[in-house]
Amino acid sequence: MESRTSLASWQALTKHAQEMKHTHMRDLFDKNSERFAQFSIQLPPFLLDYSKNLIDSKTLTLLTELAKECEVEAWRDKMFSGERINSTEDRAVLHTALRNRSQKPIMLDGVNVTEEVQQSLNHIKAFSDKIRQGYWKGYSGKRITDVVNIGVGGSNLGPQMVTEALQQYSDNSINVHYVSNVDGTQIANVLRPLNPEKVLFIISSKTFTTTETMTNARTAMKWLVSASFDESAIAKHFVAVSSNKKNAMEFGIDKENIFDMWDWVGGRFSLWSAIGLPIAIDLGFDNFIELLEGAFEIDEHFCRAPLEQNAPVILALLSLWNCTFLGAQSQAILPYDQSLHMLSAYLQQAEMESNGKSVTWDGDEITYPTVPSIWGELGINGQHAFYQYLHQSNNVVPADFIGSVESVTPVQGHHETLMANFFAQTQALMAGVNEEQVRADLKAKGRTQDYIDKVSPHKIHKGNRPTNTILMKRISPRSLGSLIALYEHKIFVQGILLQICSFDQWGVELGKGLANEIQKEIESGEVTQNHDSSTLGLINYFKTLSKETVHNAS
Ligand code: G6Q
Repeated sequence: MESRTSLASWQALTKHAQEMKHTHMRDLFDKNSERFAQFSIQLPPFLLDYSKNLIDSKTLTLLTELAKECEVEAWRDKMFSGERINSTEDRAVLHTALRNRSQKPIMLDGVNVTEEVQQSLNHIKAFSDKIRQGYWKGYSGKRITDVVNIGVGGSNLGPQMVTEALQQYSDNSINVHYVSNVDGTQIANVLRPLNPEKVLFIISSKTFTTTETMTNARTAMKWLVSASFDESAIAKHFVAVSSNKKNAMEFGIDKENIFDMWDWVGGRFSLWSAIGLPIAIDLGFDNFIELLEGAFEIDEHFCRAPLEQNAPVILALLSLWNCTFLGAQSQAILPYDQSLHMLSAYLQQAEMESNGKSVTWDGDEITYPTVPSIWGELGINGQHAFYQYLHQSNNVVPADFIGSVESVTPVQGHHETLMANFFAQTQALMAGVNEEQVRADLKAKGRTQDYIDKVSPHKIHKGNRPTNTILMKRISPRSLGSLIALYEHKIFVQGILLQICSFDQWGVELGKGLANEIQKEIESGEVTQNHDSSTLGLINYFKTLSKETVHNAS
């Protein structure tokens, strides 16, 4: 397959980037009073302002041309229609079918996926209603008060991020908890205050083989049986979400209590499926549907809007521009909304696991920088921690600022302060402050010439740091669904532009396999593998010290 670097638009962008590197955004704003109108998109759930990027109209034309040359629209249509675009795993990529609110049939291997999804939604509704209304009873006849979701990665981050974000929409009839870490501290802390008679466990694992999840699930099962003295209690306290029904049943879960998952849903794109069961239980089924509706709204936009007005396409093109052409290596996600406190962790997995790769679909080495590392924190907390770096370090970190016009929890005076900071930061990152301004300011404050000469270099902010601003009306199930879908499609387009298979994750397998072997060595006390001297030294140190700890304790 032809390398992206040989495309005419790619070559023109490489040349154009050299010109733009000598341009300052401040001058672009001074020269063009229409910049905001020209480089922003208003959609019902949010406004996307991308004018504070180092772009002009030529950049946008060339980037759009690149999207056309890469056939982004044709690839998008392949994804939505169920073609097997996950080529390394030979799978379709149909998370959009999970929120296909039009009910349009989508055929895959002779099966109408839309119908299967509807059946699964019916199952989720019936079950979540039963739990929430108290009709589902535990082994001693008491209603369920607490749900513990056991899952990791894609089977954890999405539901947890969403339920945290939408707590204001919960009636708190059920407390939902999450266990993802195999570090026993987490499950012990979660279970300690709970009453086994009133707890329901959801074992969320697409494969039902993930060591961490299986270990936590076994611990939960022992905890329940040691309280109930009755193995039949398991059926009343354990349900599973999995595409591996056989393993789930062997584990002891009733067939009726296993929710469907399909191989055409990737873990990190699965919160719209029954993996979202904790969302439906915590917030109610209607709110779960609202989340799907919001995502569907962006699916429609992605499928219909022209490339130059297509929000996910624009975000992907800008990421490519900033990273591949201008050399940025990381990107910050900075929500100015307490509800979104897990968003950067969620997007970190979504983008880095999808596109953090270095070979093309055909297995050829990629010769240009691909996606940045994604990191972030709530904006205000970040301001008092790492924004120094964003403003003045010699690495440029493009950032997405995400805020809301209305707070979900209005407290007098707070939202204005929060949003004043939100607007101030992108202005400061873009415009900066030059030496002349710094000196004039210090002089106006009556500082001595010596002081001005000494301090001025430290107070200069070069600015010219790219940001996108996503201004939501309010965080709601619907608008959150839209926001997540926006990023999902951005990631998809990035993959197409970079010729990366976004839907596999081979990079996590090597470490997993080695861990299984090392666990056997730790448990048997016999080191059988060839390890480098560092790994061998560390394992031996661990074994010696843990033996001593056991010995001392006994
Ligand atoms: C996501 C990844 C990964 C996966 C977890 C859990 O896209 O595939 O994060 O979700 O490893 O896998 P299981 O759901 O199979 O336990």
